[in-house]
Amino acid sequence: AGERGSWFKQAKYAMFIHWGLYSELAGDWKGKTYFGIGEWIMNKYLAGISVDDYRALAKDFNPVKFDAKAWVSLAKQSGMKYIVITAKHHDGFAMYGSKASSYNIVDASPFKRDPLKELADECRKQGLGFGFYYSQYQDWNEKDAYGNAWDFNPKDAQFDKYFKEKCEPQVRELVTQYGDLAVLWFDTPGKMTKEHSMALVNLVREHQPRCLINSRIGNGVGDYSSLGDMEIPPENVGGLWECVDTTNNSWSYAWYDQNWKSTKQIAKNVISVVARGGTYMLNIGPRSDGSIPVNAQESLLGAGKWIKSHAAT
Ligand code: JFZ
Repeated sequence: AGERGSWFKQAKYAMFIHWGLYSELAGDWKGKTYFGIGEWIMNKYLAGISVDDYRALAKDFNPVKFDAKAWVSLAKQSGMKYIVITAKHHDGFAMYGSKASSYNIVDASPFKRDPLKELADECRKQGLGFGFYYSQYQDWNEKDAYGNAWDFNPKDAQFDKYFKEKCEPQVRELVTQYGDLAVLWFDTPGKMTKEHSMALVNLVREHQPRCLINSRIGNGVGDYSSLGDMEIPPENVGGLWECVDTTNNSWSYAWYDQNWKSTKQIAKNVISVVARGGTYMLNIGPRSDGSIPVNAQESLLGAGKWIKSHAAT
């Protein structure tokens, strides 16, 4: 990634945000709590929710407390240099206005606004970088993608059809409609072919020559490595790399997950990762009403205060 990666080496600390229909369930389905990671609740490994039942959640997704300015200020005051947010997680719901699929927040929810556009604009205003998480291989809402074997038969999946009709068009929307992007963060490549990985890489390069792509694009064609979740390596792993971690345990908001990292723990993690030459991308899981749990805010701000008084940046 050479020159294109120089900003990444400087940035060092970023905010990751998992936010989607799963945030509305917060770990509960039909009166039962499914402990684990909130954003996986639809999956058979947790509640195993049917596509029809899950799709209906969009009708109640209305983040009236969403405030792009407050979210970006939180990242900025915490010492973070860019934000990466879930444009589409494995559940398949687009958290932005997508023409490629009506299963998106603008067309399918009462909110009707595009919160990711608001965040992109606000990041630019406050001088932070901005990027998207996009689940390219798993899409539990689509019979032609992978991941949902409780509603669909994986043997019938025509991955290329899903890829051409939803994945590629959506990534095109993301790289053409939100201004300059810092990062396109792909995830769980599964059995994606090198051709598919490269098609996405080329699409990103064509429109966003300076945007970096993480290793979870698959087939070794990314610009930097995203280490296994919450894994801080004992030494510099070389090249461009990051550690992804959460402020508690789940990535998306889960009511029962109160295992908040302290200010001290966060500061310690930032120091450990940055001292080894990496970037620390720390996640928050906002509620479906758009509010951010106070515990997360406080520890981030506490660590930010420490970072700002000790770092040269
Ligand atoms: C993935 C997602 O499935 C999860 O929901 C979340 O978005 C997380 C950030 O990424 O989960 C993974 C993917 C890869 C590893 C661990 C968790 N890994 O390589 O260790």
